[in-house]
Amino acid sequence: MDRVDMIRKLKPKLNEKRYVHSVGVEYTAATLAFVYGADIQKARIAGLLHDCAKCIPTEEKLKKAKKYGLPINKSEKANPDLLHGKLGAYIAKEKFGIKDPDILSAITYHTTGHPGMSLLDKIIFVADFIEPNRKMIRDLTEIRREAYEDIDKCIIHILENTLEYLIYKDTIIDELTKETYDYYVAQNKNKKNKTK
Ligand code: DGI
Ligand code: FE
Ligand code: FE
Repeated sequence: MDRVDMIRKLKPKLNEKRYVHSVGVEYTAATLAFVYGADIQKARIAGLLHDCAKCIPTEEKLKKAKKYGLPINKSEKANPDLLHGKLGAYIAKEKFGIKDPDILSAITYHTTGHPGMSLLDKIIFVADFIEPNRKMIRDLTEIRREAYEDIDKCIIHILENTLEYLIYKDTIIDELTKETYDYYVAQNKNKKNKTK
């Protein structure tokens, strides 16, 4: 499927704001792929499609995930919006014909991240947070700069912000979000010790 067909199929699944965000993530992911030498086309497709399941009503998300036989953990059951990555990867595969496992992984994990992310996973995780249509939040200017200087440091910064926000909202935090944070903090410490 070429980009024109993809957009034709994607647009009716999203509201205006989500569509504009998706195109923003597409080109932001491309710029990160330039800097880090990732596959530019894969980054664009993953960026464009990452939220293709976001606008499915919350309870429908749970129903569909069950119907498609996707694994559902406790926090996803309590907060089915967390399923939009997994569900998005399923839709990308079945409805958009995306077979590339790297793209499907980046879509699957774009909300929580996961320990040991691939370069493409990292690019989509970061592009989702920094794309130009995101409303200004604390540290965003610095996070945008870090994205192009040290992507792992940027990931830690994003997860710090997200976790703080989730704690403040007193909502369920997915295990994977915490695990990802712990993993990259530990990795960063190791890196620092080695250069000492
Ligand atoms: O879909 P987007 O809005 O573009 O971005 P996203 O997929 O990163 O989702 C963002 C929301 O997900 C944001 O409000 C923070 C929330 N989130 C991230 N990790 C967790 C989480 N929400 C809960 N409840 N638990 C998490 O672990
Ligand atoms: Fe999302
Ligand atoms: Fe998004």
